[in-house]
This record gives sequence, structure tokens and C-alpha cells, in this order.
Amino acid sequence: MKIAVFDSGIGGMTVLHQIIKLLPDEDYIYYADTAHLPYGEKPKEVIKEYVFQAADFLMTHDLKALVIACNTATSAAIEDLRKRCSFPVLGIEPAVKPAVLESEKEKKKVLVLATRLTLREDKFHRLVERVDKHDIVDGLPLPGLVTSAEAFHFQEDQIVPYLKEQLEPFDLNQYGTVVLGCTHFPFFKDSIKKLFPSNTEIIDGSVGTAKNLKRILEERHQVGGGTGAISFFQSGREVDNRETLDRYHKLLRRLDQLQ
Ligand code: DGN
Repeated sequence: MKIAVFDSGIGGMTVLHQIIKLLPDEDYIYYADTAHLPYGEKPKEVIKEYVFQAADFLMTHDLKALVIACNTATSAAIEDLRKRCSFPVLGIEPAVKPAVLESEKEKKKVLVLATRLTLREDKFHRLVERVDKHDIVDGLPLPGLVTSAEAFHFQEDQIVPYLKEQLEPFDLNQYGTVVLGCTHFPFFKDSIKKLFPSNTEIIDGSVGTAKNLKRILEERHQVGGGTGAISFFQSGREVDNRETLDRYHKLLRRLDQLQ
């Protein structure tokens, strides 16, 4: 049985990377819905349809769990998706709670970086309402980072000018924590970190999702039994192009260096 990890593109790799660290003896499917990328600026109902299509394809494989490694897709589709699946379906959402707890201690604010859809959806507003009692959470969409990641443009000299422009209206000294609420963003953690005061903490939710997955599989006595192999799919087709596969493996190695 396999664990499937899904995203619109390469962002979910940041989650896959955390999962592999905790669960190395599994077989993985990484599914990128590249035909419909990017998700973040599209209507919720459209995203839902894309996620259902991908899940229908993934269900033809023998899955022990499906991880929606995309905040946008989780926000748009996870509740309905769970009703369609007979195995555990895990999602990811911006790590607002730990960020608020951390920032409150220092009388500082929280900045959530995510897609427009994630920031606009009820799921996010309900989460903020639950934990943000002093109105300290701000949000900022950064669609340019998704575009850059998908073009494999990670160089600081390309990213920092964009980030500076987007962060211009904000007083960066007031933030104690910055939440990476899009799975594409951890690729840019170093560039983001440099723009904030040195004691600002950068938080991302992928570790939480990986830990949850491990706990659920342990409870179901389903840990292990694999070889650590990953098969990659793009919108329903297995990737067999050597160059693309090399790029994907290189990305996972890049993440080893980042964290
Ligand atoms: N990686 C996705 C997320 O976490 O929201 C979104 C990327 C996109 O398709 N815009």
C-alpha cells in the first residue's frame, strides 16, 4: 500500500520531504496537478473539481493514506473529499495557532503568507477567529512565489525584489512570527527570513501534517512495509521523463539542505 501526496505543483514536495523523514519505509506517490496550476487564484468550486479528479485517479492505486499537501486545496475540498475516501485523508492549513501563542508572548503580531484563496476562505477565518483573541493576525497573498517555484527560480536576487515590493506596506518589526501558509513557500524560507528582524520566527505546518500522518498510521498498525520509493505523476500521467525526475529528486535534496 502507498501514501499519496498531492499538490497543484511542486509545493507538496516540502511536505513529502517532512513525511519521508518520519516515515522512511513507505512507498510514495507524488501527484502534481500541473495541468491546472496555479490553484491559488481560482474559484473554490473549480479547485474542488480538480482535487476530486486527482483523488479519483489516486484511488485506483492501493492507498493507505492521502495527504493534500496544499493549503489551497485543503481549504477548498478536504471536507467533501473525506466523504469520498475509505482511507485517511490529511490536509494542511496555516499554522496560525502556534504562531499566535508565540507572538502573544512577545506582544507582537503574526503575518500569514498564503494564496489568495486560502486567505479568503471561511476555513481560514474560522481558524483565526478561534485563536486570535487580540486581533494580531495579518495576511498577505504571494502568488509570485508559486510562479517562481514552478519555474525553478529560487535565486535570491530574483526573489528578494518581489518580496520587498509585496512587504513594502508592512512594518516588519511588529511581527514576532511569519506563517508559511502555502506549501510552495518553504523553498524561499531563507529569502523571507532575511527581510524580517533576526528574532522573527518562520513557522510552517508541514511538520504537523507529517506527525499527524505518522500517528494515524501507527494507530491503524500500518507503518512501514515499503522501500522508500517515490513514483511521480502529473495530472494523471506517470512522469517517465528523466530530466523531470532528476529535477524532482534534486528538489528533495535541496530541501535537505534548507532545514
Ligand atoms: N501549494 C499550494 C498551497 O499550499 O496553497 C498552492 C499553490 C498554487 O497552486 N497556487
